[in-house]
Amino acid sequence: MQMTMRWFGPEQDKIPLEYFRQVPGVEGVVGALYDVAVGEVWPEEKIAALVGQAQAAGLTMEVIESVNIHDDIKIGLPSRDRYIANYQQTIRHLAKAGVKVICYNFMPVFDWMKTDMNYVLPDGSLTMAFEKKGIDKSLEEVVKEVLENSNGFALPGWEPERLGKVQELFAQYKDVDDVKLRENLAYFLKAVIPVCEEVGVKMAIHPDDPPYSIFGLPRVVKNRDDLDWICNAVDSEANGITLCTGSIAEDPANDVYGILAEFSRRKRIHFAHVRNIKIIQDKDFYESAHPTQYGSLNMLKVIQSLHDNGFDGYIRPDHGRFIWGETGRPGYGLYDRALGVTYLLGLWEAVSSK
Ligand SMILES: [Mn+2]
Repeated sequence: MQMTMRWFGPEQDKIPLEYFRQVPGVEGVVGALYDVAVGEVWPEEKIAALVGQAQAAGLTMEVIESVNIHDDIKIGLPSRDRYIANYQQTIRHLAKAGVKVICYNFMPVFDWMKTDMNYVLPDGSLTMAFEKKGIDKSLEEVVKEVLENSNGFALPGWEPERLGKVQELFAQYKDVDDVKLRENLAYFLKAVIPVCEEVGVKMAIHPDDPPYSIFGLPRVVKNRDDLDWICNAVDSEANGITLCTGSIAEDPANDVYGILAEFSRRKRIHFAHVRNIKIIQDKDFYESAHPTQYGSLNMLKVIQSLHDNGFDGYIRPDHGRFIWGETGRPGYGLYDRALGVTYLLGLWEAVSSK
């Protein structure tokens, strides 16, 4: 197991690398290039510079989050082959720089959805929340609210230029249902997994956030059966999962601990996002502090399910609240995530020294 934290790079993250290094137990940062258009090849020299910066600070960068997938691949347009060839090339370049795992998602249009980026908790801390009433409005309104509440930070997967044309994007997906989206995912995996095997990189798909359809969009990474289908679509260890406990738990019907246990045993969880969420009612929730008592997940059971089933991948706390007056990119302040690291490592130590 290797503990990591997400870092948005020197231009976009105001937290210096040495601060991550000073969090006890953190060995690496998870990064990405944000100045390459989705679908284009990530240049070798840019990757080397990014990874080199982390290494110079005494940290690894063996996980990339994310290399996003061009909409044409998800829609299944003829132009997808060019974008897939680019993706294969990016995988080769990342492998050369020592990257081991690539996190990605296969969600149409939006990478994730929250309806409140500054939800105030009783202790005065700020977090992100999702309430169904928040999406009972026009698409444009929903997009505008997310973009306006990002505290001035660019949000990966929420590129204003792309989402400025949200209606056009939706129109492009009008013939893509779950069956079609699944076919397009399989087509993509069949093309990239052999390259991953050749160069020693593992793909790790992130569950849909939330893990059910919103705005009528198709969804194919929602639950245990979807993950099983994906693992079988190309039966290779290189075809794996980023198991995000928060996203999976956003559908209360999902057995989070069972999923963690099964796919750890099957050696398909290469990267774990570990956060707690608090269900408010039905599927409305907010992202709580990490400890069990603040959310709806039993975090000891989460860590135990990973540990006891042989999980040996990368792990990171997921989003954190804003506490102690900190401001910044929603979900990615330093303080609360650092508390999350310490807590998760404490649980790991306890379950591994039994
Ligand atoms: Mn996640």
